[in-house]
Amino acid sequence: MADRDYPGSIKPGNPKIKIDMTSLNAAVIGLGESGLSAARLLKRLGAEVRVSDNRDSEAVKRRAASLKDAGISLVETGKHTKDFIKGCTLVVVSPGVSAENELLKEAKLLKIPVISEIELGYLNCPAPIIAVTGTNGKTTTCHLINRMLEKIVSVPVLCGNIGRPFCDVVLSLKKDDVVVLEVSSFQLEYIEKFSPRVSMILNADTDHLDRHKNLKEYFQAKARIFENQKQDSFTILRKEDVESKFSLDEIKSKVILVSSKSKADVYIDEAGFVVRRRAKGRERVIHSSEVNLTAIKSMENFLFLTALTLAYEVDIKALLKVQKNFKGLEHRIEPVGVFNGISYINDSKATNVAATRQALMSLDCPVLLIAGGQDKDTDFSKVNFDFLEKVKTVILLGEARKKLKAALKDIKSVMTADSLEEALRLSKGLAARGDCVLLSPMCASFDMFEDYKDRGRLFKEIVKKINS
Ligand code: UMA
Repeated sequence: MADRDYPGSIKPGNPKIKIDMTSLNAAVIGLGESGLSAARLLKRLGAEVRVSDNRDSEAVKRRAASLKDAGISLVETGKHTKDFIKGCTLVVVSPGVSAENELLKEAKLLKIPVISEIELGYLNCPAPIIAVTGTNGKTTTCHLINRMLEKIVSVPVLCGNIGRPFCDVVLSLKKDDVVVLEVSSFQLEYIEKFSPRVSMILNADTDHLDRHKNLKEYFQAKARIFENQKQDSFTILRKEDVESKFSLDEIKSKVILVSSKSKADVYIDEAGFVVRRRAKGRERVIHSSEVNLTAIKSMENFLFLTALTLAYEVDIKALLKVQKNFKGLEHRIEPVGVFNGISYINDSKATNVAATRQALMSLDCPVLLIAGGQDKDTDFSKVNFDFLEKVKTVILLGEARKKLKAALKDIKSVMTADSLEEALRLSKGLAARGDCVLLSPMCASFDMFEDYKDRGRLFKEIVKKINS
């Protein structure tokens, strides 16, 4: 791989896309966080807006009421009626809505264009975007990028799958701002022009097979992050993924490859130093033993951040300072406390096998693992559970517990529980001093909780309650 010359910085602004939103008659499907945000933005841009959500929960009712206050009264809840999108010129779909949804099928039939909430955001975004996707590590990486940019850009804006819809922020952006956008494969399914200035695919592992037909389709959805990028943009990828999952032939932007295993544009050399290749030569950045892995969780995440310093010409000192001071994120291998010599760790954000594998790799004590939740059609029978070596007992919860129990038939001690509290009380009874009780579910949370944050918060509350 030849040393490349990097232009050094990201130009401000985003190519102008002229779409007159005032002439649109738009339907938004799904009234969660992103549906609400998309509907409000469309209304503010002068479009006619209607919204449909097939649930009638308190949250949906609350959002419907707030839309009414914003002047959108055509809101259907508790069902999707086929005729709802009749006469519409655009459909904006929430990420949680699958292609099987009846309104999406109807839109296809009626040839109404369908876009995702991030596409709508993009069409109205004056600032360049750094978009981060991947099966795991997105949120942590986005937070670190944001902190790193805070040192050089006055107000980087952190949004997207991270929990703040992109459409919430676009109208207040200026061309000199930078958007740090966490992007999921769901959000990429319905893009058309979306073209970030820097895209990153941190990793691509098994996840979301309840939605994507197979892994190939899931990787294809992730690959859409770079499909519209041009020569003035950058794509950062794992070298190993380029060989196995993504084709360089499909990428028109400049590519920066990272690897923890072999030489790349950013890699770890024989002496253990993180190295970045620049036009003027190789440069050792930091010794890998000094990377704050307790908070950053994965060396590869750090390599991606180093790669961004090439694309964005960030002073490497900014990255080194930020990584050193980073304390980690809530719900991601988060220490809750040590009670009677037993440590409790909240990893509620681990909603797939790879994330739980990473959590267990980072621990060096016997573990009581609380796992299970809503099944995402993961084929657990094909998973190599060798990473459960240090697990003394697995306690399974939720919808997926039967399926997981069958897949864990070779593990000596597997139990089930009906609630998180029961699982925690069982773990406490079985744990010895020096052990760790880890909540790392490998599954989504929606069968028993509002979301993974709700699950994590409850875990922390119960840990404190049963140990008080
Ligand atoms: N709905 C319908 N019809 C359907 C399916 C759903 O009307 O056929 C309705 C539901 O009743 C519900 C609404 O759609 O009221 C839910 O919408 P949604 O699932 O798209 O969720 P939002 O609240 O809009 O949140 C989404 C992301 N959620 C998902 O992708 C599932 C949030 O990511 C994101 O923070 C938010 O947009 C803002 O961008 C969460 C997530 O779990 C954290 N993401 C997944 C992950 O990280 O693994 C992808």
